[in-house]
Amino acid sequence: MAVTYRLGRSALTSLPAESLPAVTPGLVRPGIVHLGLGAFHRAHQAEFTEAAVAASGGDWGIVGVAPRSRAVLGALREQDMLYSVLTVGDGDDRARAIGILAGLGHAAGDPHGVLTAIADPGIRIVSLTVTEKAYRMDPAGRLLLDDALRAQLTGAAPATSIPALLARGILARQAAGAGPLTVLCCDNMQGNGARVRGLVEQALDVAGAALPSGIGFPSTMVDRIVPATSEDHRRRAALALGAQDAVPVVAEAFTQWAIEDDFPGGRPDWAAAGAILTDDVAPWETLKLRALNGVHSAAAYLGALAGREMIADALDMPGMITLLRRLIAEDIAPTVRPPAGVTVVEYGETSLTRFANRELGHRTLQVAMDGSQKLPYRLLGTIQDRRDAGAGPGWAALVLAAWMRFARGYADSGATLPLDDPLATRIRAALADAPDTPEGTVDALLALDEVFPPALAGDDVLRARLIHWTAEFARHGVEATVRGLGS
Ligand code: CS2
Repeated sequence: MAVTYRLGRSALTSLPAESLPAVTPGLVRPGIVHLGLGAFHRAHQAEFTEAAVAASGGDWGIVGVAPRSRAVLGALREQDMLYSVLTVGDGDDRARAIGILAGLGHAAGDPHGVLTAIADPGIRIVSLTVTEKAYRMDPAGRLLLDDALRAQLTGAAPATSIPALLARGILARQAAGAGPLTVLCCDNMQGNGARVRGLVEQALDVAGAALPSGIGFPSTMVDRIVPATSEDHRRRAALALGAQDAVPVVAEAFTQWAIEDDFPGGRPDWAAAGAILTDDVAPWETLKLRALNGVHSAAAYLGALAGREMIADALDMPGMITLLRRLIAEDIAPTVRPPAGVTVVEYGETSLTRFANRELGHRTLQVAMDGSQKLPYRLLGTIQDRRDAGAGPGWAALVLAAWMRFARGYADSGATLPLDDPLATRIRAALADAPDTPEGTVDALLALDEVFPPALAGDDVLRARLIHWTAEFARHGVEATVRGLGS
C-alpha cells in the first residue's frame, strides 16, 4: 500500500484510531519549555506528558527548543508540530502520532525568543535533555567557565549555551514576576537535579545575581532506549501510521520515569501516565545508571572493538552475556541499594533482554560516543564504591580498559573507530605523548583529571587491573578475551 499523506492535522482523519494523538493537537496551552528536541525527549517525556494531560487535563503543552540543529524544526513546522513514535521489537510495529508540542524554538538562531518563552508566566517547568556535555561542568560539579560563556552570562553575548539559557531565563522570569518554576533535568547524571541547581547558582553568580526563591530542581531517572532513526524505521513508521512522517522516532516498548516530587509551580499528572513520583529518586538513578547504562557502555566498547555494528550483535558475541551477568552480579549489585521490590540482578537481566532487541538497530558507536562524559556516572562510581569497600575493581576494570583501547581510535581489525567525544583532542594528545604500551595507554588516560577523580587516578590496584586487561586485549583481541571468559 502506498502511503501518500504527509502527517499533519489534516491527515489525522485518515489515521487508524490507535495511531491518533491522545490530545487534540493545538488545544493544549503551553506550560513547559523543553530544551533539547532530540529523539529521546520526543519518545519519553513528551509521550508521558501527553498521556498525563489526556488523563487529567492541565495546560502542559510543550514548547520544544532545539539548541543547535534546525533540522527537526522545519519538518515539525510542516507537520503542524506532529510526529510519530514507532515502537518496535515485540512482533508488530506500532506508530502513534504525538500532539503535545505547543510551540517550537531555536536557541542558536533566536536565543531571545527562548528567553521570552521561559519568562512567560504560563510556563512553570523548564525541562532538559541536552546530554551530559552541554552542562559544561567538571566531575566535581564546577562550571567550566571560559570567555565566551562569561560573555553569555553577563549579557555581553546572546545566551545560546545551556548554562546561559537557564541563568538568564531565570533572571528574565524574575524581572517579569512570572512565578515559581521547576528546572527538570532529564539527562543521565547521578543527582541530576542537585547538579543542575549547582550549575545555575554558579552561572547566576557570574551574572552577578543569586538564585531567586521558588525554583525547584528535582532529580529524575529517565529510561527508554531510543536510538537514531534509520531510513528503514522511517519507512516502517509510514506503513504503521498510514502517513509519511519526516521525523519519526523509534523506541522499544519499555519506558520508565522516576521523578522526585518537588514542583513549586505544579506539574502534569505524570503518575496517571505511569511515572513513579517519589521523595527519593537516588536509588532509581543509581540502579539505572549502573545496571543499565554502565552495562550498555560495556557492550558498546567491547562490541565496537570486536567489529560489531549493533548492540544486539555485541550481545551475541560468545562469552558476552556471561561477562555482563558477572559484571552486574559481582560488581554492580554490591554497590546499589535498589528501590523497594527491585533486585539488581533481575533488573540487570531486563537490561540484557532490552539490549537484545535487534529491531532497534542501535549502533555500538552511538552508545560509545561521549565516553569521557558518561563513564563517571555509569562506571566509575561502581569502581569507586567497590574500592572503598576494600574489594577489587572487578569486571568494571575490564570495561574501563575497553574504553581506553577504544580511545586509541581503531578496532582490533585495524579499522578506524571515530572518537566522538568533547575531550577527543585532549585524549588524542595524551595518547600521542605516551608509549604505545599497556602501561603507557593506561597512565596517559588515568591522568585525565576531567574524567578521573584523584582517588581513582592514584589507585595502584585499579591501575594494575587496567594494565592487565589492556595487555590481554592487545595480545588476544577483545573477541577472544570475551570468549575466554564465557567458558
Ligand atoms: C545509552 C542511553 O547512548 C547511550 O549512552 O546508554 O542513551 C540509553 O539508551 C538510555 O539511557 C536508555 O534509557
